[in-house]
Amino acid sequence: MKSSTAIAHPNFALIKYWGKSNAGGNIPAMSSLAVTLDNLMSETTVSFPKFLERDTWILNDIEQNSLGQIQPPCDYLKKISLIDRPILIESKNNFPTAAGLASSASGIASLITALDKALETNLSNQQMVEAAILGSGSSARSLFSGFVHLEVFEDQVKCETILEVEEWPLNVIVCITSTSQKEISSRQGMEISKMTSPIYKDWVSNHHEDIEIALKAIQAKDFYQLGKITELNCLKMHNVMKTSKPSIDYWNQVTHRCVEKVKDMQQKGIPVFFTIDAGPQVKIICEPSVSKNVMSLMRRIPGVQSIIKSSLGKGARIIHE
Ligand code: 2P0
Repeated sequence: MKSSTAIAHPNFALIKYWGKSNAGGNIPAMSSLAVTLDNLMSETTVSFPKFLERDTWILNDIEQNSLGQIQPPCDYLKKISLIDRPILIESKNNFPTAAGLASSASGIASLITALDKALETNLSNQQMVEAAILGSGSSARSLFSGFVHLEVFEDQVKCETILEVEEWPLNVIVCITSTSQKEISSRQGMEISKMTSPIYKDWVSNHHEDIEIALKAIQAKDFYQLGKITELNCLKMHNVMKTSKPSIDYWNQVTHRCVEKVKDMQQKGIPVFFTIDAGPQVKIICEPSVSKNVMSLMRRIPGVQSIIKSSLGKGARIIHE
């Protein structure tokens, strides 16, 4: 038992997860495909100070009232380690938290990686995936580098890198249109959609086709096909959200403007496509050769607050022990 620090990066899904299985344990109802970034980052240190009376979580320098969604993965690791000392968890994100930038994915992936080292549990990849999912369905993807497939089959989950960064080094340009925290968390939104959207069942049953098309496009490094299926899948997910009751709409006016600009660039032959998650930020995937041009065009859109450029990156890892 020792202090340990890990980092992890957010991942953005090209083929999305929106809805949970009935199996419990926070298992997603569908597979997903994502890219892990390298520029945005969560860093988590776990330690065991003598004075600590209970597990304590400090996020971006603010002590949280409880461990909330990180409690189940912590319990999973503590149980295996047979150690029951209170843990101090200090996490920081170098980007806006709970604003549709996957901070919970990178936060939880870094937490589990740090805990595994500190508690000397030596978890297998599969156990790391299971622990991560208990905290957040998308966080298992941040354990891995490059293009990542989180496969759900009969409520069994498997997660792995399917293509390394060097094999297809794309860029992601993130357009920040608001840094406010979202009013409806992904977890609440998914539950509302599952219970009320008339197209939710179709979304789940047809999802596999999107995964298959995207897997083929990634293997062939076919930018055009990957872009087409990514945008379609993203719009399908936002339709599920919008047709929920109450209707869930994470987009703002600037989000719409950014999407129009991406369409305009595509018409001009610029290799770009977009995706949008549970928040108003627009993520543009592009070939590195055009990223400078894309950034300068997006910067000029009224209401775009800032732009972050990232390459694809590595999975979660220890930086101090
Ligand atoms: C995704 N999202 O695949 C989808 C697209 C947001 C939109 O996974 O309830 O924070 O903690 O498992 O993982 C965000 O949901 O939700 C998410 P929980 P999570 O990236």
